[in-house]
Amino acid sequence: MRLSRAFLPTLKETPAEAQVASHRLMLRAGMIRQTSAGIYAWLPLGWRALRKVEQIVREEQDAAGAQEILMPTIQTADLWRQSGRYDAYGPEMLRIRDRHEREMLYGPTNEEMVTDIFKAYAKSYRDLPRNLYHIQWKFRDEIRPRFGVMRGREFLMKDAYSFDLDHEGAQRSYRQMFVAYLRTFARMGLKAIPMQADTGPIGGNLSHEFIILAETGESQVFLHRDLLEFDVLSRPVDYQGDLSPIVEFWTSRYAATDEKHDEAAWAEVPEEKRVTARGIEVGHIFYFGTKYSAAMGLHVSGPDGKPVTPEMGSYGIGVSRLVGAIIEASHDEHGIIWPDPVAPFAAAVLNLKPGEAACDAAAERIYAALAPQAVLDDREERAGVKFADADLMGFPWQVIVGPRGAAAGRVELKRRATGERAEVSPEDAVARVRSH
Ligand code: P5A
Repeated sequence: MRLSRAFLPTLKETPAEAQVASHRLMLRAGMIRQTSAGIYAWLPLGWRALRKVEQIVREEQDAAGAQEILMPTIQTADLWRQSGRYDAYGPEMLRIRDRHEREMLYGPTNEEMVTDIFKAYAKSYRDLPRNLYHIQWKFRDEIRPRFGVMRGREFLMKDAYSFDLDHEGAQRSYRQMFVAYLRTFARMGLKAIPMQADTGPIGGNLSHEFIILAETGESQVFLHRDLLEFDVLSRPVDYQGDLSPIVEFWTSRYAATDEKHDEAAWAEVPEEKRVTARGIEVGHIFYFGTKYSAAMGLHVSGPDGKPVTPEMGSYGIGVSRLVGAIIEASHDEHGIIWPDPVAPFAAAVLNLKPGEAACDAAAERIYAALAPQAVLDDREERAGVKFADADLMGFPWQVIVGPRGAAAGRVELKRRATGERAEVSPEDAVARVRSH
């Protein structure tokens, strides 16, 4: 992407309506545009970041054995009457009528719909276990949408739904998602801590929220320091094997949001191991047994021929919220600092003197070698503007091409996260960016 032609409306001033860093930076870096309260258009840079996040979520769901589908955003009220949630869900649900006066809604979640779809095909125990997920827009008419995409009304969620023959199978499915979530967030450079949680309108009696620590988080959290030090990615996971030791490690050490905080249990955590912080919920998993399958008449024939009602769970990740949460966890006073795996581009190539032959030649060559993972700042702007915008947009590397260096076959390579700079040849710059 050439910045001279890009649709990248960066802002110099801090937008007054934005209360938290990620919202300010997403607006200033031209990633999103609010179209109405809690509803955002994703502009090229934001859209690329969103897709990076989405792809990591997808890869880890697939690795854990879940299968991707795509369900509609619009659902019928009838479906929700079967589970009893149509009236219970309240004003957060956006209710719509079609031209035939049929009651419809914009889905806030898909337990009913997926159960109905699965019911049409699942006949016997051999059709279990299954885990189906999709990555689809949701609508919740939040009373107070705020913090940009972190609490929107329209937002992108990954939601998975597991169907199992019995309680033991359902616990296995729950553990598979538990571990997949640990990996998913770790791959994005985040430390997400599973914490016991309330189940709210989804229901059930077992649930964990995955919370990342950030000063502007909406909930107060309390946790054992060991949980911050565990390296989730150091070992590959065998999803068919026994995952209980991993889950056991995480659930045997204290971690709770203020809703579930227990002073007595907290007092038993050694003082030097106690961490209190603010947190952002990026994922939430639920086990709710036969709540939806029973209500919606999903039954299969068991190994002995008798009917069985499958046990279910559902597993959500706030994909659009994650873009904000990652920025909340990784920025400085100059702008965003993208972790490599989710950076919309790996590098910005800054041509400090467009029109100057040596600069143009070097910058174009580096850009061509790194495309499509780089942007080229070929705008007729002062160097200071280019430096500031590159820091603001936060790509992991900056390759700075100035007239003096270009004449001598040298460029400057800057690492955004550390500020480290090195003078290198254009080839070395390309090689170092690529090796990340
Ligand atoms: C689990 C999957 C569910 O809806 N049903 C299907 C279950 N869970 S949840 O906790 O209500 O939502 C899952 C995740 O979605 C994100 N999220 C939001 N993101 C942005 N704006 C919102 N208004 C919003 N509401 C929920 C959160 O990350 C949450 O963990």
